[in-house]
Amino acid sequence: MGSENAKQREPLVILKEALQAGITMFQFREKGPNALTGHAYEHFAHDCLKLCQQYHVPFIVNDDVELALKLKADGIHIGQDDLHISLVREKIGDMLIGISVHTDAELQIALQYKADYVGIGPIFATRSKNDANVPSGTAFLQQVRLKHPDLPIVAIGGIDNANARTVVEAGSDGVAVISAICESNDIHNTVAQFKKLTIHNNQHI
Ligand code: 3NM
Repeated sequence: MGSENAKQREPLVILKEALQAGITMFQFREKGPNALTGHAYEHFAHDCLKLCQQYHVPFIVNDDVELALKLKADGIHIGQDDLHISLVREKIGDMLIGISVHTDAELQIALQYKADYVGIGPIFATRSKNDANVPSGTAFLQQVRLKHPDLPIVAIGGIDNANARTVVEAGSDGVAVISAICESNDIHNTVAQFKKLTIHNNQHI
């Protein structure tokens, strides 16, 4: 999540409520036409990191390896268009790496460089990522789970309380969401419902 996702409320207030509600990981993803830059970007990231630390929740940076190193983040998440995972692994040592995968070939590279988790999506249509791929449904997720019973998998894209059961039943350990939490009128309840579904699956994350 980033400042652009918080449309009506302060992003740090949303993050704090989500942490209090029991989210188990946070990804800092400052994207979009009005995304913060420069000092404001770093300052906001640092504030998010401090909040996550208060709740002992891992803070993951999307894409920006330099920021992850500077802030001593817990991990970095990369997509297929970002720096190659082999180079990211070299730069960040044993920090967590998550990588988005959409095909078996991408998955094999993720495994080769010991990604700590893979992100699979968009499962459903999303309004939160302008350049998102066509929604994939759960077929690829199911395939990956069958072949790799112990690989931590996080599903993303259009997931809400109503459809999360489908992705958990397809084998996802966790769900990554933006709008379901940022646009919720009751973050505690939204997070509680996600946790009820994922609690048995997410032994790895
Ligand atoms: N990555 P929402 S979908 C950031 O498919 C992101 O890789 C995706 O937001 C991917 O929960 C997505 O509002 C947006 O749909 C997720």
